[in-house]
This record gives sequence, structure tokens and C-alpha cells, in this order.
Amino acid sequence: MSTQKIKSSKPLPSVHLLGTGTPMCAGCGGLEAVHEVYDILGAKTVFVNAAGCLTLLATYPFTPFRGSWLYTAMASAPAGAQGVRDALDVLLAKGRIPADEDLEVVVLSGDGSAYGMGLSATSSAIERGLNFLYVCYDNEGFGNTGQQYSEATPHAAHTATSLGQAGFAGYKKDLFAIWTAHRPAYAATVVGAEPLDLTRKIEKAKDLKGPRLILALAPCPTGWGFDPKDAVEIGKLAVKTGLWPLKEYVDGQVRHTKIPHPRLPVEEYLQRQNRFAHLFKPQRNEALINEIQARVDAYWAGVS
Ligand SMILES: Cc1ncc(C[n+]2csc(CCOP(=O)(O)OP(=O)(O)O)c2C)c(N)n1
Ligand code: SF4
Ligand SMILES: [Mg+2]
Repeated sequence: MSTQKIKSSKPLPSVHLLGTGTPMCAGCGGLEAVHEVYDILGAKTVFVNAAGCLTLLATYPFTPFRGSWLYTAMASAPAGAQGVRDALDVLLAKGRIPADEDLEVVVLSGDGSAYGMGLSATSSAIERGLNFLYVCYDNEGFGNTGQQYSEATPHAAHTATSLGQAGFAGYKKDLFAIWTAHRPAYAATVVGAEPLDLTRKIEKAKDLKGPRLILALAPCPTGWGFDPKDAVEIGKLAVKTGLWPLKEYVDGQVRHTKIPHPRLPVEEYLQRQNRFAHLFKPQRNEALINEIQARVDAYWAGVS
């Protein structure tokens, strides 16, 4: 949970989830997605977690998962996953564990690790063909330390380190494209607010071997500045405005799994979040809103 917050219209309550006694923010879109993913993967899993908000799920020696949990530094989760996978393979080869006790190795990381600090380790793990599932919950900033910008922060958003009338000057990195350039076994974007699409993709990923990415947009009431009760609606608006395309990569092809039609204007998503409030008050920043809309339009113009 963040220590520094973008102002929300209401106080942000904490709730205790999953019986851990760990306080997480109410309405956390990352937790929602991970909960849905875990429902499908089940207990035969080892989660290798890069430092971030969801690290607070586990308070040594307890975790909310029925399987196992390994905590790593931000840049190192794929390397940790390699060690766990290798250890399991050795135990299997020596007959020390039967095949039905094999575990799925799952990296669980925020965008700060996935898009930035951990990218080198990820690239090398994919290149080695590591058999792992990489789940990134993308709350578009360093949530755990107060929503500083990350390499996943969208253009013009306010973060703790991107203030002023223009917000964040950079552009969100395309992690899905970076992964697919490595030709992994599978890659998909999801959001917890679209559970049927998410479920189908996790089931597909579960049946495959090799490097697999699940990239989940994680609406973050605390860091983005909206009421926790609106988390699902914000997730759905990200899809309906075309800002978060739902797609998958399999057998060398990218396929969109939901094409928003008609596509809503981006401002229906932007104006619901305090991190974009400066685009509308004290006066409308037509140029920036139009730029964001034009980028989304250009993306979808290239989708058949
Ligand atoms: C090398 C390093 N730098 C900084 C930190 C402090 N730190 C802990 S969590 C975190 C934010 C991680 O951001 P992200 O991966 O997006 O996860 P989130 O907090 O948003 O869940 C930071 C900067 C750290 N643990 N390690
Ligand atoms: S991702 Fe956002 S809502 Fe979730 S625990 Fe972190 S700061 Fe809170
Ligand atoms: Mg983050």
C-alpha cells in the first residue's frame, strides 16, 4: 500500500483480504486480477514475487497462497524463477518428487519491475526458453512507494514525480510488443474487470510450456485517484475507450480478443481519475486530450 497518495474524493479504506491480515487498498485492480489468475492456476504453483505492492500479501512465514512464495529484489524475479524451475527439474529427474508434484513457476511483478528494472533478466529468461508464467499487474507507476512514474506510466498522467500542467512527459512503453519480439510461447493482455476474457487466456497459458506473459492492467484507486467502488468500471472503460487493447499472441500471431465498437472517447476514462484532472481543470487542455485520442485512433486504425 502506498505511503503517498494522489488525492481521491473520499478517504480510502483498507480491507483485510485472503485471510492474511495484510492491509491492501480496497478496490485494488492488481489484487483482483491476481485473485482471478490464482483461482485458475491453483495450489500447484510457486509465486516468485518482485518487490512491489503485492509483496505485502506475504508476511513471513505466511502467504495467502496454498502453494509457495519466493520474494526477490525488483530486478531479479525471472532469475529467481530460473532457480526454482531448475531445482524442480533436478528433483523430478532424480525421482525425488513424482511428476504430479511438479509446480508451475509464476513470476508476479509490478510494472516497475516488468517494464524497467527486471527487463534484462526477463529478456534473458525468455531467450533461454524458461518454462514460466510471468504475471505483471500494471498499475502504471511505483505504487508501493507512493506512485512515482514508471516506464508504464501513460503520457500526461500526474504521478508523485510528474506534476505540473502537462503531467508525465514520457510515453508508456509497449511491453507486449517487447515480449512478442522475443517469440515467447504465449503473451496476453487482460484486466480483472473482463473476467471471461482473462479466464480463457489463463487457461490457454496454463496448457502451454515455455515463457508466457500475462499483462494485467491494474486500476489503482490510491495511485490513480478514484473511488475504490469504481475500480471495475475504470477497468471496463480502459477497454471500451481502446486505451487497453485486449489481445493475445500465440503461434507467432497477434489477435485482438475484444474490439471496442463503438469506441468511447478517451476522456470518458481520463476524467474519472484525479491523475488526469489537470487535463480538464482549471481549463480543458484540448491539445493533450486530442493527442491521447489521436494515438489511440492510430493504434486501432492498424487493427483489422
Ligand atoms: C532496486 C530497488 N529500488 C527501489 C526499491 C524500492 N521499491 C520497492 S517496491 C517499489 C515500487 C515497485 O513498483 P512496481 O514494480 O510497479 O510495483 P507496485 O509497487 O506498483 O506494485 C520500489 C521502488 C527496491 N525494492 N529495489
Ligand atoms: S496497486 Fe494501488 S490499489 Fe493496489 S495495493 Fe498498490 S497502491 Fe493500493
Ligand atoms: Mg506498479
